[in-house]
Amino acid sequence: KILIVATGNPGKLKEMQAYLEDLEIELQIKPKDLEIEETGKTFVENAALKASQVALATGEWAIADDSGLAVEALNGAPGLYSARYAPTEAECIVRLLKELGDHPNRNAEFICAVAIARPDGSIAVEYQGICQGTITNEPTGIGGFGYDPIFYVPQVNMTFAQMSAELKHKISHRGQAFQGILPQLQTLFES
Ligand code: ITT
Repeated sequence: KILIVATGNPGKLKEMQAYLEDLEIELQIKPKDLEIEETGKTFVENAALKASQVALATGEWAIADDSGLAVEALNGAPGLYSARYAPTEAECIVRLLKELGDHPNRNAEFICAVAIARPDGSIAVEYQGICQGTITNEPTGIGGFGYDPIFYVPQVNMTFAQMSAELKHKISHRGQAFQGILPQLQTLFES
């Protein structure tokens, strides 16, 4: 069986491939011109939408990730709109730091929903992972992608961008979500 990784985000793609690499599944990347409009009201809805549409369009199994950063003092923004908060990843960080200013409440959480769709577009597995942290005053660290340089995890005293890929994989929102779906994925693809 083939599994299409339904993302156009290179940072995400790299992480998704790392979680899936030990499985005996042939991974393929979503065709670039296949764009799916994210009209859902939740991360799970959007992940399911992307997985379903890509599965239907390709006639293969598909896996999608919908994720974002919710900042408490900004009433959950940028949330579902994390990718569209500004034109580039660097500008997204600048905007978020500006909106938050010197607000004392810097609590935030990263959320990741993962969905796997069958070739007929029906959803076989859905899972959501969350990682709690705080927003730093300035970008710190050079690893990862997106908002990683400003997302600090107190338990390990590092931003996502300061962590090794292995550590981020263990504790991140995406890590949690993939730890949830991997056993089910194994069962699905071995039967
Ligand atoms: P696809 O829909 O093609 O997968 P996208 O970037 O549009 O790509 P989303 O709509 O799920 O995906 O947006 C998620 C955004 O949240 C992403 O662009 C990043 O800015 C941010 N994000 C998600 N996970 C992240 C992580 O682990 N580290 C840093 N930023 C992350």
